[in-house]
Amino acid sequence: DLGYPDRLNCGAELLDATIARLGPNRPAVRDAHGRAWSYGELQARVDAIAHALTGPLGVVPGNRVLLRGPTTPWLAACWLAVMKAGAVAVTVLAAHRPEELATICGLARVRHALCAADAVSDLVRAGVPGLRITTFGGDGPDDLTRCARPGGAPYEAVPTASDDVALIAFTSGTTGRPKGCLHFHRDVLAIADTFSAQVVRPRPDDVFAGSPPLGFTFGLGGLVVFPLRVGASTYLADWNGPERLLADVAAHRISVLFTAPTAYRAMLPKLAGHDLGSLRRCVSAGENLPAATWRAWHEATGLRIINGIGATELLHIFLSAADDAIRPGTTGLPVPGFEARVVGADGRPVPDGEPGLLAVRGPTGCRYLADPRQTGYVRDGWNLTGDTYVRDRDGYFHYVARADDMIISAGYNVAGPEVEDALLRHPDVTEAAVVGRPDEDRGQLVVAHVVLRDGVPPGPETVGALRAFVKTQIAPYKCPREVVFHTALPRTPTGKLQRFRLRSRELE
Ligand code: 3SK
Repeated sequence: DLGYPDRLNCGAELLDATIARLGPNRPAVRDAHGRAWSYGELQARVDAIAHALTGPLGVVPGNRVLLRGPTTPWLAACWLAVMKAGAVAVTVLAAHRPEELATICGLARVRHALCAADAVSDLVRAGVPGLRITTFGGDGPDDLTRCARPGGAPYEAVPTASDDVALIAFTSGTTGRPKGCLHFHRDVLAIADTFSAQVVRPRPDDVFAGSPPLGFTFGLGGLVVFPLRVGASTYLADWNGPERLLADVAAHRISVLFTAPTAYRAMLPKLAGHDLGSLRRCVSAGENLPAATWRAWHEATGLRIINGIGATELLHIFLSAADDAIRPGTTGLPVPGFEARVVGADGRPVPDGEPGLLAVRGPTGCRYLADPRQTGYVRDGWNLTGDTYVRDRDGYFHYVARADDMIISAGYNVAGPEVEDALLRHPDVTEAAVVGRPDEDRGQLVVAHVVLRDGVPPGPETVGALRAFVKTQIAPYKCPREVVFHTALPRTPTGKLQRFRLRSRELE
């Protein structure tokens, strides 16, 4: 129990309460176009948007408001305004296409949308019946940001209940079917008061930045909720490649970075000439962080990546570790406030050292928006994340695979991520995904899909070199029988590897 009062509005807590504590003049948000707002300036815009929402736009508490746009201070301001107005934010990604937007709007019964002017065409094309779209960040006379200039009356936040729904976050997981996860006002604060406060431990002088978009709760938490909760500032920009992120770290004196293993790997060969002296916290989630990537980053920068696993269903990260508690190659320990265990198919805990399904419970999850699959994900209050894990004798959780990433070849269990980790230790490999291909003799064959470093020839010699290398790293029965080269691997809009796409290609 995190001790929140019955009446709680997370937008007011993040903004108004922080200002009441630390004053309005601290830097709050900035962007790549030189926009820089203090907390007071952010509040003035948020309040003007909230007035517009509940005035001319006719939004009432509990209405669902779709938010869509690139990562900008205006998108963050719209989200905070929706919170203060007691409405429910339905966050989507700029990458969602019209058909996906139509599905999400239908499932969440969305009637209002705040959409960045440069992202509106796909939403219009989605053709959602009765949807009222208001644009922001553009030049048009009706644009929300034109009527949200600072200087108007303050907006008193709607006194929502702590368990009123604040957010519907959609996840397609790695399988492609969207599910809406409901989160309360208290959940939004809980992720700041658990993972952020106890593991990241931010300070008011921190500057946050990162690659996950605000439509992914990893980004919403890391780039909006966590900094505002402590009065820190945040640099909001879309992911634009490893060089851009490294340049931004130096230019904006970023101290807390949120990104995914793929981005850490992509930045590694580009570090030279970039000043990372301001960085003190690097957080990685969204996918398993192989020990090889952790060590390479540590060797190159001296920084210890905080690895974590989160889920849209639980809003943010629930297993992690910081500082001396970090053990490379593990995901860490339950974040204080969460409990985790490894269970068998019957839901009962398996002994330490044995693989099973990861089960988690804590303050933030999980309630799906009317979805019959809820019965499979939540069992007896425990959230089954679909990951296979082993817990060691010290209580650390070791990722093995997504439950369906196990390959069974000639009676041996081969965890795809373990083979990927071995491949990623090879200096010519930048990305790897390992899946099973049906095979009459062996049941399944281990097949590696690999992206090579620029300039490395994708020929049989490279295949031979990679296979020989893997056999020096892990038991030879785990070595891929075949290596397929790609220029990029299939990923979800939030960057997760879609092994199911590679697996279905193996069935063709
Ligand atoms: O690991 C993830 O996929 C995740 C999902 C939601 C929020 C946070 C994280 C890290």
